[in-house]
Amino acid sequence: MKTRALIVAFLILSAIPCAVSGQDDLISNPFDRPSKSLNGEWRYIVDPYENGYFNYRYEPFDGSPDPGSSAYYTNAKPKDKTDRVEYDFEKSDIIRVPGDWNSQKEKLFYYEGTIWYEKSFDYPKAANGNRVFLYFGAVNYKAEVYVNGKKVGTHIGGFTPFNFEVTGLLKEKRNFVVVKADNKRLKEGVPTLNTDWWNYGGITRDVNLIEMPSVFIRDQMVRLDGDNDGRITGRIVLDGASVSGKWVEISIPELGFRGSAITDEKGVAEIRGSVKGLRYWSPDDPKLYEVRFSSEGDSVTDRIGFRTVKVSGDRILLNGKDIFLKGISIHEENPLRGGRANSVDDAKLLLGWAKELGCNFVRLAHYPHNENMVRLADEMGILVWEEIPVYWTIQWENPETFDNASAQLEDVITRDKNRASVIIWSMANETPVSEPRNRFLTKLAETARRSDPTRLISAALEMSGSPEDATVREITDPFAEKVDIISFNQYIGWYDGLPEKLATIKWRLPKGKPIFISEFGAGARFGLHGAQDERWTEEFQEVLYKETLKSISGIGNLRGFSPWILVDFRSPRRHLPEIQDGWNRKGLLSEKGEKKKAFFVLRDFYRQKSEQRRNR
Ligand code: GCB
Repeated sequence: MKTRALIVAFLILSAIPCAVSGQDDLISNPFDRPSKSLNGEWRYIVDPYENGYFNYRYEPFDGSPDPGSSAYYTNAKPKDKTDRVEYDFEKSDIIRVPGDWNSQKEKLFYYEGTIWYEKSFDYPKAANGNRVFLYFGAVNYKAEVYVNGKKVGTHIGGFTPFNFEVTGLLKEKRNFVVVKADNKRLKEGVPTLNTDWWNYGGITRDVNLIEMPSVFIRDQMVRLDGDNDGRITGRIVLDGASVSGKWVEISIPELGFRGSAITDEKGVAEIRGSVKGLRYWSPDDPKLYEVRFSSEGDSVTDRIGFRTVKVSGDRILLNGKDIFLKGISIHEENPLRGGRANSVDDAKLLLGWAKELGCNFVRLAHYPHNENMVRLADEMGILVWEEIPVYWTIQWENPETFDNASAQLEDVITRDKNRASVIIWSMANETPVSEPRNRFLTKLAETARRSDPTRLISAALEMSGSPEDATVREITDPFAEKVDIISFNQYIGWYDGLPEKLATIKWRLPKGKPIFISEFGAGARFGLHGAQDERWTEEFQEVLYKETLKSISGIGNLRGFSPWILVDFRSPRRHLPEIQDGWNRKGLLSEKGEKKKAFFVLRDFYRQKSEQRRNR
């Protein structure tokens, strides 16, 4: 369906329209679908002046009925020797997809702008009546997509998936897809101009052609119904020309569960039922069930865990039991290989380190990570905080910026709503309090609650000092009232004094809600040793961890933390030669995977926490 159906309020978990053109509703489980991968070698052209997109009057070629061969998406070849075509994908250099361009080509390390990607492929005729979708895991930041010389759509936002229907556009031989990927930072963008991470550009995640029957299951969900033991609720959303009055079913063979319903006029059906003998998903027992969603002509399976999560007073309850979140923050980067992480192996590396550290929780900062991360977290029993890149200084009063942020939030919820591991949606990171910002975040939180009332809402806030007492730290941000978990970042001992200052701090934090410290940390270069007060040494970082753990243990309603950060990561803001050299050094591991002293401090703390829990 090209139309992006308006979703009524009760369709809480289905895909919601986002602020892009031509994009079809998101297919929420592309993993279990017949697909042809377009990963691999693509051709590329670096086009800083967007010469292949605009004519010399700066009008886009793709707005013209007759763009001519100068438009790169036409992938033109000279017709004869007199013909002038000033580019040639076939003779251009090769780049790997998925993958950012910065880490693949030295000349593109700092590049920000447009790169054209082209891939040619054959496609055996789609089975009769079947529909074909071109699915991208992510393109940073803006993607214009063309198939066989025809524009199929635009997508904005570097970390969320999107798909376009290309049924009828494909031939059996010599198809070509052209993508204009542009990672220019924009003031009105989400994120905006200023961040503390590398602006990796390109087609950073998998690309697939997915073939679906003419009426197919576009979205599906199943979860426990509130707190009630054994009651489950699910939903199936069909997509196609005729979707109403259709039989659909959810079955969980291992539990002997089967529930069916008939779709309404929008192609949506809610299915409820009860199950016996359910094993709840938890970090101690990450049990997943195979769930099959079926309709008359389609079926899709997924591995899904069942658990409840809620806040009760100042406690976080997982399956009704108190949980302390032993966390760590992670950027989506594989420093060993270089560049953006995207594969299952990358996820194994990062989450493997988190497990070694003793974590039961990860904060996936500062944007939605690739789907392999949350799927593996489900398998490994690691709880997850997911976040959108509403970071520092967004244009709070720009409605398009809001639509962009809210579309990114909706899309990650659509993608990950069946992941038991995901328990927190975070709205923002370290955003400065103001009326417009409060309104923006409040509206975002409402969007998240409407789309997914089953998970907890938070945001990494900032704390403030008290005017009366310099040793007091408190939260005065009014957005704290809107969240389920009050989270804040704090850098006492690094940006604010030296580690010894921590011993003097008095925490005056809100009561009645769980407190979570979403960041603390210090920079240290692996292998650099010295006195505890010498910046950049492992000893400085080690003592900061020790002092912080002591200080925050006094916060009665502290329910977890995720220090900054698992691994050193690339940042264009970090210039100090011989120490940083372009890396943020707050990792507990170096970019080569070497463990710094603070790694063991945190690991021991988490071990003790687990011991205390066992002995209770
Ligand atoms: C922060 C930010 C994080 C930075 C970190 C730092 O508060 O949330 O993105 O990388 O501090 O290292 O300064």
